[in-house]
Amino acid sequence: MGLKRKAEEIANIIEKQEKVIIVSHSDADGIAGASIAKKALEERGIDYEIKFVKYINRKFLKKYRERENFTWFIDVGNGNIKEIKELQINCVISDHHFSNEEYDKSLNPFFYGIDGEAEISASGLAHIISSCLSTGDANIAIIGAIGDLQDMSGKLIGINREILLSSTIDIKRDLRIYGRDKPLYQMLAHSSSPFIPGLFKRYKNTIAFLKSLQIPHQKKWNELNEEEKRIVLSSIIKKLIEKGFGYNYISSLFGEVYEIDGKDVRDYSTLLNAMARCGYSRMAVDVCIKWEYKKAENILKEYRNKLNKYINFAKEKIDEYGHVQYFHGGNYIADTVVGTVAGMIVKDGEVHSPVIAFAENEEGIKVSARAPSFLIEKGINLSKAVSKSAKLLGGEGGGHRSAAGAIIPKGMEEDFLYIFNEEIRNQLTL
Ligand SMILES: [Mn+2]
Repeated sequence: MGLKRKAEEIANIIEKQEKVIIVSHSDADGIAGASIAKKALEERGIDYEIKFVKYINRKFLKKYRERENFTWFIDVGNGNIKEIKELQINCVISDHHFSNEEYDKSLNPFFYGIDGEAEISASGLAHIISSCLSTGDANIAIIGAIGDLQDMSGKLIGINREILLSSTIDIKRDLRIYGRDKPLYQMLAHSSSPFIPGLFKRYKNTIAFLKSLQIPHQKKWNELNEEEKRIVLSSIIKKLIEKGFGYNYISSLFGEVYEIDGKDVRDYSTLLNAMARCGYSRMAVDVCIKWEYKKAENILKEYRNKLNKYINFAKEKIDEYGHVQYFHGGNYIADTVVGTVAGMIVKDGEVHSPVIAFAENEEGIKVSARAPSFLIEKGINLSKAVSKSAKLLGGEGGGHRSAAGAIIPKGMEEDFLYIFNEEIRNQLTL
């Protein structure tokens, strides 16, 4: 059976429900997916509720089962199939994260030979299911896919491409940096993916850089002629090569870009991600459906201001602990962005050790760890170090080699630093 047949089967299950609880991930992909699902349910006259989560676990599912509602999991669920089966949760799942756990009411792309990391996002899966219920929404699905960085290869491929071609989105070849319609110095200084060494958050440097190229800094990328574009691009590439960035990173600068009404699709998904990080996921659903991105821009502005304040706060507070640098955000830095703040500090390039960031939340202390890429190449694995340290303190943690997080009990920060530092020292000497 193909993916589309499975989608029909799942749509048939949804269609029979009186009420559906949409449980979705609070990021651009999850918001886009929930928006598409909401549209479909509204069109079919099915009652619904939307709940956004950062993740789900056994505790969440247990509490959930008591309500005996039918649930549509979007962008979450694949990591919890064992528990979902065991607790007999009444649900369907459309999640693109890898799982080889079988579940008959799940639209898992990997079971159809489709790579969920590059060929389809959760919003794409929600679109395919919703297309069986009503019309779906290809534009929103692509905003979600771009928000999930599914175009890392330089363009959208696989089912994403099919959805793209069925949307009203324009396809162009251009620089893949956010803000091509903003003054150049802002575009360059704000760019965080890719981040440009020496220019990131350094407006004076960026203006001087453009002056040295004899390009007016107020000019927008979209207003440059081909020669000017070539000059700026080759100078950025030179900077990246000097700092040791690889071919893949550099070639990600240029490629296909997608526009809706002359605006980069990435602008829309960045807005959704920013709203999620500020805790405005529900509002973001309306932004998606009613196309109120102007309103959302103010929220992004608020988010950027907040982030800058947090980064300055963290830079003032940052301290050394053996092989590690750390800062405590207390209850000033929201636990939802403390990881981003730590990441920004690492990306700034002044820090040459792993950064640990603490922030308070309802469950205890949120720990975020980030490390510069040269340390990852040296064999540092933050996921291992963080989860081991957290476990010893009765907490829980995990993540990736270069970015990990945990929750530990309040008051255990120093103990965490001690254990984590030992762990990093071991990793460095192995
Ligand atoms: Mn996703």
